[in-house]
Amino acid sequence: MVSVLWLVCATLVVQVTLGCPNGWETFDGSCYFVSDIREDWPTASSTCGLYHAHLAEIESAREDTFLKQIISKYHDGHSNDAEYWLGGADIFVEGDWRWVYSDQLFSYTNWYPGEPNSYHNQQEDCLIVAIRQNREYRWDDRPCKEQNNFICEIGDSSGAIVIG
Ligand SMILES: [Ca+2]
Ligand SMILES: [Ca+2]
Repeated sequence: MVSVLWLVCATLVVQVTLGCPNGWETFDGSCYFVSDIREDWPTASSTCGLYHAHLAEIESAREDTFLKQIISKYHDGHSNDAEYWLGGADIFVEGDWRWVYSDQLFSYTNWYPGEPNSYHNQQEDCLIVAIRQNREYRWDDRPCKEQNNFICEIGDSSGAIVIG
């Protein structure tokens, strides 16, 4: 039994040492997964949780630029807008935008002009990043029940990758 436990621990250490799981992108101590399925925000959040991840949280302009690059890569060749849920929301207090997993108020932001607008009072309480037809990349608030692609992240701004 002891040797089995040792093997499990050793396997986890190897995974952390080697970096991100297969199919995930690596940047600055975090791992990112770009989904090709569409779910509402709460479901997308749960799906990330199944992989011991959370919806991606952007703490810096560098991380924002990296996400723009991977979205561009995955969306290359599609003519429609690219829109992906991130882990930000103002569900409980209107205008109080937070990264839900780390429970931090937004410090860095990159909203489209006029956003967040809670358009026509439709309770746009969840955050997407979008690349629109004009190739511009920015953030927008959208109704949480909308079905969108999403990005999961393992790790946090401390740069540590936590497994389990
Ligand atoms: Ca992050
Ligand atoms: Ca909006």
